Amino acid sequence: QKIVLATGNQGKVREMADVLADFGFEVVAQTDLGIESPEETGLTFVENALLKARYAAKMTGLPAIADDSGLVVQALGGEPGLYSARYAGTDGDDAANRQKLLEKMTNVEETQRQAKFVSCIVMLRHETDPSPIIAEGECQGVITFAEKGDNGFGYDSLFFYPPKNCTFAELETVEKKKISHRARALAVLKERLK
Ligand code: ITT
Repeated sequence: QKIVLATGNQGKVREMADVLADFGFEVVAQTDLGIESPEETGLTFVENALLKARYAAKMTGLPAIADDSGLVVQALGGEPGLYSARYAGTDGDDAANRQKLLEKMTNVEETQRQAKFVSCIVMLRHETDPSPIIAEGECQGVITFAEKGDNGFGYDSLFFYPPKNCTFAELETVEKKKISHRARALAVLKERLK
């Protein structure tokens, strides 16, 4: 069964494509089909994931799967949250977003730096599928005072994960793929697909 992976983020493609292939899907990345991402106007992760999956399904006529995710920082009242990808503005990139987060957290002490990553994955069988599959996963960690590690993407180098005693960016992709918020959401999706 062919399915479009509705993301423009190569980090997500790395972390999702072969897992979905293991589920038995023939995965085609949206970017390889020249499809752009729609504007993310939703007010929740679920809504934005739905928007992305629906747009890709509409453009291809294929089933589609999307991930909307973000970093929720307690001390910042849940920021950057839904706006994780554009925290430093619409022309900001991952590096600018990380810089902004570090600046906002400058005066937050060690014990107050808890955060979680959230991943919401939505799968649609077709554009107007009235009952999408929705799967969510979370991962708890702590925001560091400086970047550490070169792997991963986004906020990984600022996200210390106590069970592994290192940041997500210090984990090899294969390791991150076993334990991350996205891994957990994919595991839930797998259950729902049964
Ligand atoms: P698509 O919408 O095209 O999938 P995106 O990067 O815009 O790509 P989101 O709208 O879901 O994705 O934004 C999520 C942001 O949250 C992403 O840009 C990262 O900065 C951050 N993020 C999500 N998952 C992450 C992870 O596993 N590690 C590090 N940062 C992550």
